[in-house]
Amino acid sequence: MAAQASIAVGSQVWVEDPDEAWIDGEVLKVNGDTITVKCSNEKTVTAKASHVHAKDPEESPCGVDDMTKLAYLHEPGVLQNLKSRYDMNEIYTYTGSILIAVNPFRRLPHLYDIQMMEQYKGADFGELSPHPFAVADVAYRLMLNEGISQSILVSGESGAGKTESTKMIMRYLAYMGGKAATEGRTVEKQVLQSNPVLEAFGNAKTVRNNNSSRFGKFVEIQFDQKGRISGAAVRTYLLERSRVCQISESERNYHCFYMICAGSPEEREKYKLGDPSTFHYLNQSNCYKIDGLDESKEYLETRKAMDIIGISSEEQEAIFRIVAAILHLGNVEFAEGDDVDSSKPKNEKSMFHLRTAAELFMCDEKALEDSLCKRIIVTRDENIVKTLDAEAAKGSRDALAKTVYSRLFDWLVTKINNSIGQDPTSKCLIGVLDIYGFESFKTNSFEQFCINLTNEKLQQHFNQHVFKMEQEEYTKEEIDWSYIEFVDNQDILDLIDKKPGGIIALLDEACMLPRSTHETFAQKLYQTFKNHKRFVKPKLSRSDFTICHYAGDVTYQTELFLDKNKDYVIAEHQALLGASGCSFVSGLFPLLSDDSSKSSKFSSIGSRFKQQLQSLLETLSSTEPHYIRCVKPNSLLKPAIFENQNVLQQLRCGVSFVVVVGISVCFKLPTSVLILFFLRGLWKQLG
Ligand code: AD9
Ligand code: MG
Repeated sequence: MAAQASIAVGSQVWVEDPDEAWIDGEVLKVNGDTITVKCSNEKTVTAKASHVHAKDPEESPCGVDDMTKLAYLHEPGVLQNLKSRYDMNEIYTYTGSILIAVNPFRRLPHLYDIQMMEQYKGADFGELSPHPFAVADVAYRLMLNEGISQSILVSGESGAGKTESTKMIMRYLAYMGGKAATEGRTVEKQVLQSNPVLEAFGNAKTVRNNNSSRFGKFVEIQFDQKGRISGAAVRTYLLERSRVCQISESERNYHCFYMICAGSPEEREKYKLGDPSTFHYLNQSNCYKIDGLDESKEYLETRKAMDIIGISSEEQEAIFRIVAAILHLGNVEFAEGDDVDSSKPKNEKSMFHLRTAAELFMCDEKALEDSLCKRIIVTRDENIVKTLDAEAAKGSRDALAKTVYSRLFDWLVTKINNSIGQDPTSKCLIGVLDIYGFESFKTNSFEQFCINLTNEKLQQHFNQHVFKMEQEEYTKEEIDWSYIEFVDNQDILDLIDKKPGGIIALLDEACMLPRSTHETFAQKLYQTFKNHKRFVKPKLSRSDFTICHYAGDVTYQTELFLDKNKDYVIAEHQALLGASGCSFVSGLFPLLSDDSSKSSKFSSIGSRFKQQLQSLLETLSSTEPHYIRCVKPNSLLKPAIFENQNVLQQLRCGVSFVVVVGISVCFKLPTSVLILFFLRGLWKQLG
C-alpha cells in the first residue's frame, strides 16, 4: 500500500497528464520532493512526489478481476485496470463486493444467455468472472438461506447502463424464481414484460442516451418460502412531464408517440396520423429516427407486452387513442380572439386538430376549446368567465397534454401492479433500484434538484450501511478505527428537506403565497441560509443558488421552480375529461371530494417526492444492499472508446464519503476499507 517509498530512478510510475489523466513512464531523477519522469509519450515531466504513483510491477495486460487484487490501489491503477479489461471486452470488474460495469455499447455474444445463468447459479461469489448474474445470485441465496430481504442498487450517469443492468438482474431472478416451462402468463413473465411497456411510455432519446429513462424505478420482487416469485410491485418516481410538450435539439419525445405514428394503416387512418414531422410536439427538434430502431416492430412488441401484462385490447385501444389525441392537441394553435385578451383556434388546420383531439378524447369539441381558451372564476355570488389570450391558451393546451400523459403513465404503473399482484404473505423480497444518478448541467432546474436530493439520500443510506460493515470488520480485525472519520451528509439533507425551514418547505410556502416569484423565493433562501456551510449565493446572480453536494457543487436556476413544484389539474380540464364518453379517459380523471374541485388547489411535487423517497429509504433500510456502479466510457455512445478523463470524473463523483486522517500509520487494512478508498478516490492521500 505505502509503496511510494519505492519510487527511485528507473522505476515505473504514473504521472498526471492533461490529456490522458494519467500516463506511465520511467523515473529519470528524484530530487527531494520532485520527480522527473520520462513518459511513454516521449514527453519529460517534472512533478511533485505526491502526484507520482508507483506502477504495478506485475501488471498483467488483462488486468485483475477485483480491484482489491491490485498491488497499488491508486487512481491511475484503477483506471488502467478498467481500461485494459474494457479493451478485452471484460466490462465487469469487482471492487470487493461492488460490481463496476463499463458500458460496452455493443451486444456481447452469449454474455447473458441461459447457459450463462446456469453457470452462475449457486456459484461462489468471485469464483467466476464478475457479472450482474453473480450479484443477483448472491442476493437470491442470501434471501433464501438467511431469510433476509435484499436490494440491488444500480447507479451511474445517464447512458451508463443502469436500465440494461437492471433488466439482466430481473431476468436472472425470474429464471431462478420462475416456474420453469409453465405456459401462459406467469408472474415472472409479467414482471419482465413490465419493462418494455414502461420504456415505451417513460423512455426517450436524449443527447446522453438513445433510450433514456425519464423516471426512476424501484421494482420489488416478492418470493415465497421456496424461493419462487409470488408477486411484484413497481414504484416509479418523477416522470419528466415537460418532455411531452417540449423537446431540445437532437432529442425526442417519448417512444410511444413515434410508435403510434408507425401503426397499421387502419390505425393511422382512424387516428388521422401522418408523419411525426407533422406534429408540433414531435417536430421541435428535427430528430425522428433512432439508429437501429424499427418503430413499427417496437409498437407490436409493446402491444404484445401489454397483452402479457393483462391490459385488455379495449384498454390498449384507449391508451393509444389518447396518445394520438395528445399529438393532435399539440397542433392546435391560437390567434387573438374577437375581444381584448381573448383567443380562438388560429385557422382551419387548428380547428381540424381541435376537432380530432375532441373526437379521440371523446369529449365535446366546444367544451375542449373553452377549456383551453377560458377560465371560470368562482366568486361567492356568481361564476365569471375570463378569456385567456393566445399565449395563455397555448399554456393551457400544454398543461392539458402533460396532465393527461402523466395520468396515463400512472395508470400503466397501477395496472402493472394490479395485474402482477402482490403477495401479502411474502416475507422476502429483492428490490432493484434503477434511478437517475447525480446530475450537474449548465442549467439545473427543479428536476436536477430532486434527482440530486435522491442521490444525497442514497448516499446517506450507503454511508450508514458501510459504516456499520466497517465497524464490524475493524472490531474483528482488531484495528483501531478512531482515525477514520465519517463525513455525514446530514447537513445537506437538512438544508433541502428539513421541515420546517428547508428549501422544499420554503418552496412550498412560496407556491402558496399569491405574490411570490422565483426572485422572492431566491431572496428568502439567501436570507435563511446566509450562514449555511452547504449553501452559496453565486456572486453575479439574483435568483440562482448553489448547493455543495457530496459529489460536487451544483448551481440551480430558480426560474421554473415554483411552476414545476405545483401539481394541480386545472378545474376546467378536470371537468372536461371527467365527462368524457370514453370510460377509460373519464377514469383517469375521477371526481375527488368537494373542496379539491375548486380551481387550482396546490399540492407540492417536491413534498410528495420527499415522502416517496422517505418510504423508499425505509424499504431499503430493511434490506441488505448490493451495489452495481455503471460507468459510461465515452460520450459518443460508441463501442471500444475509453475516455480516461471522462471515466475518472465518474469514479470520483461516485459514492464517496469517507475522510481518512493519519492513515499512514496503518498498512494492515481490511478489504472493505480498500473498497472505500477506491470509491472515494482516496489513494491520493495514501502516500
Ligand atoms: V439513463 O440514466 O436511463 O439515461 P441508463 O439507464 O444508465 O441511462 P441504459 O441502461 O439505457 O443507460 O444504457 C444505454 C445504452 O447502452 C443501451 O441502450 C444499450 O445500447 C447500451 N448498453 C448498456 N449496457 C449494455 C450491455 N451490458 N451490453 C450491451 C449495453 N449494451
Ligand atoms: Mg435508464
